[in-house]
Amino acid sequence: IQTLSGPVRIERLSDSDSGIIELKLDRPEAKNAIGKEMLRGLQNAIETIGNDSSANVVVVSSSVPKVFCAGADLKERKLMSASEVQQFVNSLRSTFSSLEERKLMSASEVQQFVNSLRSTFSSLEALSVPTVAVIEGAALGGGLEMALSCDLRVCGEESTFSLPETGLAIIPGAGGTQRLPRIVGRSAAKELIFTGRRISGKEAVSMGLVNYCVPGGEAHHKALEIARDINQKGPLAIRMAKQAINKGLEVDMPSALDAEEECYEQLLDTQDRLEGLAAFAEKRKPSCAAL
Ligand code: CO8
Repeated sequence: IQTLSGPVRIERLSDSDSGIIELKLDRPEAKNAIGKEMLRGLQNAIETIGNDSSANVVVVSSSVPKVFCAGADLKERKLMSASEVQQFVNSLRSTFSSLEERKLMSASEVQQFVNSLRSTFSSLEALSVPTVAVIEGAALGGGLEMALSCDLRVCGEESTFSLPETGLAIIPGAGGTQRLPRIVGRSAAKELIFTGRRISGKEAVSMGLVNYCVPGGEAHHKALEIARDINQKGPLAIRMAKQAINKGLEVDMPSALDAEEECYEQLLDTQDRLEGLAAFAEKRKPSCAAL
């Protein structure tokens, strides 16, 4: 796999773990806040992983201590009214001979940025293989929305979670209002979104927001344990299971059962299935090479 650098890196583990891909957020100076460069990095990483047929599971984590992701870059996307922009540009004109320092986004650029953020998280969610988010520290705003786009979440005890957008007079618009209630239920999601309250890892696990809450510093280890487990299973079966669950949750029950049947049928003629059955009959582990 191509190893991407910059604020988003991807790496493949080796030997028997070679189906596991690590996607790491690495923008320490801004606590992994998602600005334009970070967003491009995420898009490239997701596309690269999506094109890699030997990827079986993705672990999404942060290289920056005590933070998963501080959300959208609030400095880059600061919204100004038209007259404020005019005032700002005028003041820059008098201060600098060029306008290169004007890095802030206009309202329409913010709109574009949010649309890309939304579609990037949707492509993360749509990866055919399972994704596990590792949260050690803060997962806030867009950072939490990114974690919600993963299939599983594991956190350290000192982690904090919040969707603080209403405090900024916006809503969690990169999937938060839709994915959070589907994970924790509508009542808990409404309370968290209306108040922006920060919750701890322990509370997050009690409401089903994360799958596991482990002692601080051990979340990555736990996520790898889960990833290894998944990596040992029939890779096509895992993809079909994800597809069946995701498709089924979007439609009514009869259509959901049809979706499940379609996915099941795709597995009937595979070498993987025959090897799984043979291994059971011969009382041995299925051969990973065949799987
Ligand atoms: N954007 C830009 N810079 C940030 C951000 C951010 N979101 N968060 C932190 N930083 C910067 C700080 O400004 C600081 O920079 P500098 O050193 O230049 O002063 C640097 O990172 C370090 O930050 P702290 O000193 O605050 O570090 P701490 O370890 O004390 O705290 C926290 C880390 C807890 C992450 C804290 O920085 C924090 O609370 N940050 C704000 C988080 C926040 O409110 N995020 C929500 C953003 S809103 C959002 O994501 C909406 C997305 C959906 C869009 C849909 C719209 C329709």
